[in-house]
Amino acid sequence: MPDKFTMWRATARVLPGLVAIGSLACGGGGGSAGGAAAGSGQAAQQVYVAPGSYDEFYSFMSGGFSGQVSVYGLPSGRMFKVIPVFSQDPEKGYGYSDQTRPMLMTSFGFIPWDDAHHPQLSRVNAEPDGRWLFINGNNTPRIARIDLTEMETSEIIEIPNAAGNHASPFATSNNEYVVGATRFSVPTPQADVSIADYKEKFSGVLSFVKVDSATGAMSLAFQVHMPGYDYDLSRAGKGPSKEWVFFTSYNTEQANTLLEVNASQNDKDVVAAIHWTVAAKCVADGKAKSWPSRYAHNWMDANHIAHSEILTGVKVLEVADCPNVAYFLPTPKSPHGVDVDPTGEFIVAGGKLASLIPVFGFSKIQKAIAANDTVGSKGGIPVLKYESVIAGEVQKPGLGPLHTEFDDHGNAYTSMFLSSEIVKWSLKDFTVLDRVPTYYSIGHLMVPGGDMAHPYGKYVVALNKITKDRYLPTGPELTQSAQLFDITGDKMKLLLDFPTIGEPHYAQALPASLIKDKQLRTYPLADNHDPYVTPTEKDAKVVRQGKAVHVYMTMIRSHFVPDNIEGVQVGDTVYFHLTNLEQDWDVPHGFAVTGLNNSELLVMPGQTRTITWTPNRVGVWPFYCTDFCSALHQEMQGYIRVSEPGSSVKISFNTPK
Ligand code: RUQ
Ligand code: CUA
Repeated sequence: MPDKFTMWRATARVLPGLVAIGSLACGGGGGSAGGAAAGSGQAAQQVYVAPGSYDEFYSFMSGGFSGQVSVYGLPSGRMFKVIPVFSQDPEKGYGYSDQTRPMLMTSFGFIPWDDAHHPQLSRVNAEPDGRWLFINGNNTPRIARIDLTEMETSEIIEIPNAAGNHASPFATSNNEYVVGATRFSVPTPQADVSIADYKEKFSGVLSFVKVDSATGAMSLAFQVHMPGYDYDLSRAGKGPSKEWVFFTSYNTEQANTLLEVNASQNDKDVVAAIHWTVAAKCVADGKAKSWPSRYAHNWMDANHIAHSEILTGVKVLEVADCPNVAYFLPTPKSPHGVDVDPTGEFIVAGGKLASLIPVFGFSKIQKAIAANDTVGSKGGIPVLKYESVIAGEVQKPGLGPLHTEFDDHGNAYTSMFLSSEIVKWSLKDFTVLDRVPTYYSIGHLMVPGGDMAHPYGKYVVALNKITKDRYLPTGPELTQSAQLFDITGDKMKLLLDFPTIGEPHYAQALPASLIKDKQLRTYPLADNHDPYVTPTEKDAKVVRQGKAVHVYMTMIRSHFVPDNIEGVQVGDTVYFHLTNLEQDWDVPHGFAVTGLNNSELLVMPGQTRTITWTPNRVGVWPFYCTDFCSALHQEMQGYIRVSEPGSSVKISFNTPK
């Protein structure tokens, strides 16, 4: 019997999709090579959103290694905003201004970047409620929450004891929990041990982060301690399976070198099925142990000022101490995605090296558990018999099934990485109904509401890893891209390619009508209690405190108060506290001063933001508004004079008479 690796190599040799990618890569011909939308005129009409009218869906796309989230409209594919989450953003001053820097604190210190993979909409009864969007930080394990009325990051919680928070932050039906998992098993808790002791000393945790149903505030409820595999992706159940969360796991071989070969030996790896209500009960009954873990918790307060605290201690549940909490479902060939259909009955796994798609039946899983229908156990966790829990297999779907989303007509759509296509199949009889090529190497895919109880359907978006030959070339790095397909008919139809920022790992979409009218327009100035607010121009001032100079400055079309400032010296730290006095929608003002060795600032109406500057040269330096705000935007400027250390020039500033 060939092992997974030889199979993969054999596959790669014969695989038309891969060969095509290779040859297209060196092709270098002009124009689009194949995969053009059939009936381009009609496709264009379907994605055309006339100037001044709105898209039907908001789509939140992960920025991948940009660490951010970007907001797109569908079907147009137009980008509206980049929401900074895990990475500093000098365009907005996020992670640079004093009020936002604490958002990026971790137990490792200030971290200016992460890798964000999976946007996840908050939900009620497995329907989007339009309140929050969660996303994972993969590298330094974290989960962020974005408020969908302002589209800003409100909270970030670090996940201790995990390494690589990839299977995250998938939400249960009412956001009881958003989950995370260890992608890389590690010494848990961390310790200085030999890597050769992997099998004895390395393990993983699955994390359950509680979400307050009123405020969205996140807290780390507990972790479940698991054998040292790689936990890759997860999804919570819904309907009958709503008390369960499913995690895929590859590397049941527990290899710790050359995983490409060594973690591809077993014919089957596993999906871990965790009964989270049972876990929560065991924790409530005092069966969990307290580990002295340290992790950061960061949040924006009502004044839009970020705070960071280090929390200690987490409850960790050993599977042996909580009967019936965990089961393994044998799953072919290095599973990646795991997805739950709208009814909650079917659990679909994607085996990266598998030649079929296994579909587990939740009712069958329950029967197998009741009948103790197992084939032994792994790490103390019962392994249920494959034949007893499998509801069906999708035969010959293509190569390299990864992820599955669902429509509103009982169909499933699976992304095939190796054969670079989307395969549509029926949840009734698990037969393939249609397939369509993607350009190229699709990772996730997304149907609006495609992981909810009632998908909106209409489109499937392919989130591709490679775009060779699809766009004008831009040197060695080419754009990442999404492709929009119409799924209203029997056959999927390609409508549109559109570039994305960073890597569009995953996306989620909801009808624009759910949140469009709830968008915040300004921050009320009267509610601004920032300690450095300048509520009116009369309050503007410059105050020296030792080597610190605090500039309390206002911005309104089209001037700063004060504008001219003198008395600053080389060696001072200057704190510009800027308050935007506007109370009008869409009138941010910006701020920059020559040599500002930090970032610009973009201040929203009614908000206060602080940027620090350490001038290192004598001179008179201009500052100006960076956001074109009015006809007299260019007039929105001023000067700050910087003198030698110890100079006799006293602090003075100019305000309107
Ligand atoms: S995954 S590599 Cu979501 Cu398919 Cu991150
Ligand atoms: Cu204010 Cu430009």
